[in-house]
Amino acid sequence: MRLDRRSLLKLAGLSPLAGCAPRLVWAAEQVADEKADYMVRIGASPFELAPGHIVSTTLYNGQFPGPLIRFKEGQRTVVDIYNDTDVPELVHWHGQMIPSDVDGASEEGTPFVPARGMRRVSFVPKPAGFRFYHTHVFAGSDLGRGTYTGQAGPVYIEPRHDPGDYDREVFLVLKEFAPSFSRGGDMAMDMLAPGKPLKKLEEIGAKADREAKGTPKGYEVGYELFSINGKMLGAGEPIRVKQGERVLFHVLNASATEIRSLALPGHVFRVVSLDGNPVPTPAEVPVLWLGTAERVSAIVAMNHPGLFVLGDLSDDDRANGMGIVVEYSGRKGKPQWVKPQPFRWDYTRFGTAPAATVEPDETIEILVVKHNAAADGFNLWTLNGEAFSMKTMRPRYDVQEGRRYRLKLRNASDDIHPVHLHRHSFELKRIGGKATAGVIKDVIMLGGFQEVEFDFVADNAGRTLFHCHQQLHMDFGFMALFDYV
Ligand SMILES: [Cu+2]
Repeated sequence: MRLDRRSLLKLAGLSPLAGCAPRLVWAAEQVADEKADYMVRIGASPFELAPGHIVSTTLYNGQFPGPLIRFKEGQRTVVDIYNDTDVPELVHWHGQMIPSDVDGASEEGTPFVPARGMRRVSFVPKPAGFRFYHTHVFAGSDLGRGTYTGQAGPVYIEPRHDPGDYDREVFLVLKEFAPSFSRGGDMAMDMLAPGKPLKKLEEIGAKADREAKGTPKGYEVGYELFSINGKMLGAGEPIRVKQGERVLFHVLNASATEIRSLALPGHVFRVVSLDGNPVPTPAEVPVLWLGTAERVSAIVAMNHPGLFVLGDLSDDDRANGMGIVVEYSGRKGKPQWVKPQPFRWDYTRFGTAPAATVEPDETIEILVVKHNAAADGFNLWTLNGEAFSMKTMRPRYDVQEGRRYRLKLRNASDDIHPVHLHRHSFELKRIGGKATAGVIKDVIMLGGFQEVEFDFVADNAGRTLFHCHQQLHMDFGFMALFDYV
């Protein structure tokens, strides 16, 4: 579909959501004349992860990852989104502070990109840093929809000034393909520090289990094929480096459901940004851990010549593709993998000691409970007793512009939840019982039977979605709306 004058007028005349900041409205003639800065084309396509491993999925511009989009901070951009599939789609601009009608979540009021149609969006990209774009549709039991597909790509918003203590950048997108359902097989991963399970939360979880007595565990998703930048380990070009080079890796976990890890034998990662935001205390770590949708930017000093596998700690996942070869110039042979020492991921090591505390205006406490197989065989998730419903648009929490809110999340399940707040970033305050400051994120992993507290300022009016980024969890209840009143 081409944008004709009528649909343009319709677009321009969309009534703003209640409480929305003044939005960009432009004349139809202007739009028609204006050339889009970027084009995203959504389409079904076969995709080769390695010789003999071809999947059928949905991609952006026929490739995976979707093309790297480099925006300029504060400079208005126009993106034309074409949907060549038979189902409505949504492109979410993850990690950006943009209006609800372009953010890319129907729960916030963003219009769908119609099947076999197109939609033009325009916004002012911000803030600077490593963001990404991905589909935000409901998948439910359809493993051919939502983030199970290949609809994801990196976004880098160029800062006005880049101090850049590195020689070059490499973007890495971690992604599984060929999903299938299984029962049980929980990811009980012992990789988060600090914090121990809280007794009180274990009791609540145990009570929910008793109430679901006799029901087997709900479905989980597993994958057959694993990739970095769309290639299984060994199938793509290696990352070619020179001794003495400092490479800034921008790592994105574009998984629908999985937590990922990454290690490079003989090297350490100097973490400089989390979710695209510079950390107050850059620190060296041997292993990166990323929940679904998290990003880590880390500098690696290439000072250990050889051939190595930059890969996931899981032997199975690495054997099935989750890795990429790092090759020093002039080196030949078999890439080496060495299992790193056990390492716990601790967000607070990148933070600062909490100084004089800024007290929030209000604290919103949310208790997360899992109800085994309560939704047609899928686990149902409730927030303060309510599973999200598109009918009622609840749970919903009212916020007021300019106020500072503390979100206290209490996880009465054994799963790790990478929780995500749209259109805002938050400052980590306390995790696993440890206080911290200065770590700014938009996704954070909440450990099993643990608590996390973070603050956000209501400074971007418009409906705002909050959810677990694990597609199975968000589709089955783990979602809420913040509404500006
Ligand atoms: Cu979750």
